[in-house]
Amino acid sequence: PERQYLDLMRRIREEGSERVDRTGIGTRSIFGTMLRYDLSDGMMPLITTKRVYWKTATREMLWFLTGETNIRPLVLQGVKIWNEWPHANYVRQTGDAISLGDFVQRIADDEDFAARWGDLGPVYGKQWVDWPTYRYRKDGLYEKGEGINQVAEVIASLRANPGSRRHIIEGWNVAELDRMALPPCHKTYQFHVAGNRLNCALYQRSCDVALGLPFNLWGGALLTRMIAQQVDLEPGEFVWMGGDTHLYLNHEELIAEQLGREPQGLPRLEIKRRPDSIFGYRIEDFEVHDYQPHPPIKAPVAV
Ligand code: THF
Repeated sequence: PERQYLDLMRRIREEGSERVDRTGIGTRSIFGTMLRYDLSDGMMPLITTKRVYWKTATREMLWFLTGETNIRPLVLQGVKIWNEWPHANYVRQTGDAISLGDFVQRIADDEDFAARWGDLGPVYGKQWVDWPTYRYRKDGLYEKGEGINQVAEVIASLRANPGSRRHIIEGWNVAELDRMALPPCHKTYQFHVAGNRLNCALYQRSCDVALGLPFNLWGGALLTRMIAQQVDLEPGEFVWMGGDTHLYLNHEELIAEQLGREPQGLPRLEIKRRPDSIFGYRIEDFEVHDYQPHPPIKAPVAV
């Protein structure tokens, strides 16, 4: 299964067209891609040709499910993957040339500072569990309605109407994009029941294949497994679809090293407990077996 990922990397490297992107770093990119993973028997799309910090990716997914959009809870767990964006925003807005490390320390130590500068805006978590609604009044004005918990609604619809073609969790709230630190990359999740199996398709509009995709594959498959457990279905297939699928030009060393490595076995995920709700999972509930990856490969993230 990992061949698909490595082949995608190879293909982008050989056939991708060079593009100047938002970050100014430059990418090689192809448009319109697909990967498919069988999730039966605990199998997960966990990359073995470098160590992937699946616990970090799991903490990120659990953080999405809390509806939280501030990086502070992640920082307090030692999760660093969202730090660059609030830091860049702070430096840009205040002109204070504080280092990333000092900024993150301040987020951890100072709750008020974190509330002011640690928030990413209405990103994934907010849209997933509290999508804003508006109620129109007789006078033609409108007021805030109750937020929609898309995750809870999908669980309810999977139970009540498994054959539906509308089991969707959407992150792309057009009206709020301008307040997000970063518009959602993994923007649409669709679930599909086939017999006793739960399939999931994820559409990702923009994908950093070397750094982000291993996290995004893990996250999508994890969400599928958790939802399957909650609605008493077996995990089926995870289909990942990419729009602009790219390799950053400054990741070449990582890519060359990784493409020279052989995949190592089939890692499996065990969920050790069945919480009463999709919102009740904890990091201790997850254990990975048969994961003997190659060493990690460091690479800079484009902000
Ligand atoms: N922006 C860019 N340019 N790439 C991305 O992958 C990305 N994301 C999220 C939002 N914007 C993005 C952030 N997710 C890492 C992993 C996931 C990220 C951001 C960074 C990362 O640095 N991983 C390293 C180290 C992990 C660690 O130290 O814990 C790695 O080796 O995997 C994709 O959704």
